[in-house]
Amino acid sequence: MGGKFISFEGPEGGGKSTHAAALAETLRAEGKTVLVTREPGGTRLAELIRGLVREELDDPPVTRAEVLLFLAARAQVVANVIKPALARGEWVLCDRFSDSTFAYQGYGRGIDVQLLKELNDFATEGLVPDLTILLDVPPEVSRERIAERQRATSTSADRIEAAGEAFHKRLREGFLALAKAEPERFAVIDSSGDPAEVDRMIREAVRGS
Ligand code: Z5A
Repeated sequence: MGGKFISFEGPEGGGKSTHAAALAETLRAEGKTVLVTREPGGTRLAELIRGLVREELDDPPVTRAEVLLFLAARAQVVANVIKPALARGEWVLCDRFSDSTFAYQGYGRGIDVQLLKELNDFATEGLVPDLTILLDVPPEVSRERIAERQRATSTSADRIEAAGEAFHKRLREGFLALAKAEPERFAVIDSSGDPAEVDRMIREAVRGS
């Protein structure tokens, strides 16, 4: 039987990387071949774009350019990494995917979400995850986890992390609205609690998908 394509979504610090890695370990222990990738990223070109969108530039990308950069990175990872892995029958876990564009550039930055969906379809050739795990955390938990990581790594907020409180509130509401519109694809999981319990809920959602 072929593998599934699962995306992890949600506000910063929701635990996408942590819990995607834990799910990959569980699936591998069951004998499955699992590819873990991330967005933007996952190929040389897409990783270069990742650096560009996060950098503090004198001329930061205008919102339309930001959209096109994220979509260019997505087109590359879909064509060269995700689709080939699915064609080989592997499981693919992706840390962020299309819903991040709808939430950040749509709900967050105010670009029409329907237009974004059309542009995104072009980039992905219509590829949609079989299951999307939305790791939901309130903005205060997200802020605290990011601040903790910045303290631990002596780094400061990047351009997107530094966007204001109202942006982050719209973003979270956007993710929840996307999930409400497609309940059969999304599993919404409260990620503010015990990590082991979050992992358990994710495994349950995968089993039920
Ligand atoms: N972006 C966009 O605007 N449009 C798009 O189309 C796409 C992306 C694809 C990507 O950066 C940025 O690009 C992002 C969205 C934008 N904006 N920002 N900023 P990223 O993917 O590198 O950044 P991120 O998504 O914000 O990742 P993150 O901050 O690394 O968060 P995470 O992966 O969800 O969390 P984590 O690294 O697994 O965990 C964070 C900390 O919380 C860590 O210390 C964990 O140990 C801890 N943690 C995790 N889970 C728990 C639980 N359950 N309890 C307690 N502590 C936990």
